[in-house]
Amino acid sequence: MGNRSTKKSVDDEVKEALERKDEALAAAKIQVYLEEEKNVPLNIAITGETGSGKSTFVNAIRGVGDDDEEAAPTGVVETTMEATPYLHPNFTNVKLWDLPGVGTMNFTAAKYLKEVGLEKFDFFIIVSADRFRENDVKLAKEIQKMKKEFYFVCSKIDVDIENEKRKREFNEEKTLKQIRDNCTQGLQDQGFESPQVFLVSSRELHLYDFPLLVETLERELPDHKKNAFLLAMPNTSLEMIDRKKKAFKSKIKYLATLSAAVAGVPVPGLSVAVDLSLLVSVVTQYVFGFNLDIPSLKRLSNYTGVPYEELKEVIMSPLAATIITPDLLLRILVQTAGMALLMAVEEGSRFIPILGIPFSMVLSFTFTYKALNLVLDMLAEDAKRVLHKSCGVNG
Ligand SMILES: Nc1nc2c(ncn2[C@@H]2O[C@H](COP(=O)(O)OP(=O)(O)O)[C@@H](O)[C@H]2O)c(=O)[nH]1
Ligand SMILES: [Mg+2]
Repeated sequence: MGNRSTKKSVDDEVKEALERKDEALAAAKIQVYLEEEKNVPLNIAITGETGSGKSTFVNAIRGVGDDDEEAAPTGVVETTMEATPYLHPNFTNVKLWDLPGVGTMNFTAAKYLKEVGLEKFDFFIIVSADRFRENDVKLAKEIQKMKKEFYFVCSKIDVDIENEKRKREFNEEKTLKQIRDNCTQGLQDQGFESPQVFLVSSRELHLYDFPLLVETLERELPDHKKNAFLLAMPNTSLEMIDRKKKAFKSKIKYLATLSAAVAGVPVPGLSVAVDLSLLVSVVTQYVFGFNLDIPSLKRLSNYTGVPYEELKEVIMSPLAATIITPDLLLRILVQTAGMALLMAVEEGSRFIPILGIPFSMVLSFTFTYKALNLVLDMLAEDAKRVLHKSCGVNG
């Protein structure tokens, strides 16, 4: 990945190509950039003792039910030292690796990391159900030595909360603080001064610290990995949906420029066809990222127990919970963005003398720009309604 184009150089390259009236080159540059962005590999390692809840966490993040065919088996004794990769259902560039517990292997932490192939992982999540132990700490220190990042997750918080609720003086905040202190203690005993631990329930990812974990990882990942990571995470807060929307939005100018460049290539009929298949794949990515495709919604229904039909009921966009074909997309775009198209014509005609590029290009740019923004807004709103319906998260 050494020669990966940086964002800045893409902008410059495209601008240069357009100034030289080489629309085909501009289009090619943008296509390469968008392809690269779509295929950024992300490898997340989930490790911790047997029974700590690793496999369940892997499944929850992928939105896969524990008894789904493609699920990581849970509640089983670990017998191999294989790290097993589980692909994200909608973004197969993102892999979650279910690692065996270091304790089961009778290895040193260093040997363990060598065995599972430390190098390929972008970061490690070390899971514990109560208190981190010597093995977890040894592992963390070894990971640190190898200049990789790790995060501590205290799992099964719902179990602790349920148990505490039976007591007369239940106070959730106090209970969470106790769990946090207890979880942290083992790490402090082993010399981690102020470790950050995230309290998570794989049964209800939207509660406790999971949204904060996502936000933290997103912040700490290298720039070119941030979006790949974010889009593959399940929607667990309204802010997260807004951040996904922002991530998609940042690409729209490239897509609009691409459609303009294609429109500038004087092959009659080509522009519409290229545009449309491009738009179908882009909008499909939006639907995947917001978990609004039929399989994702079914998985969500399975995970939350809210019937699929009820989730579908709150969806307003005709592009969600369906299969997006070029015909459908064209129909919806004309319907929803028809007004935008008229505006595009009008605004476009104002730009022509300034830019000195063909009208067809301006029109294409403006239309794609507006249409994608409209569709994105609609889908983000649907995602928020589905989040509210499925787990009561409100604005
Ligand atoms: N209630 C609850 N149970 C969990 C949670 N995470 C895991 N479990 C249960 O804990 C047991 C061990 O989980 P598993 O994922 O197989 O642990 P692993 O050995 O680390 O992969 C299983 O019976 C899970 O159903 C959680 O967040 N909440
Ligand atoms: Mg397991």
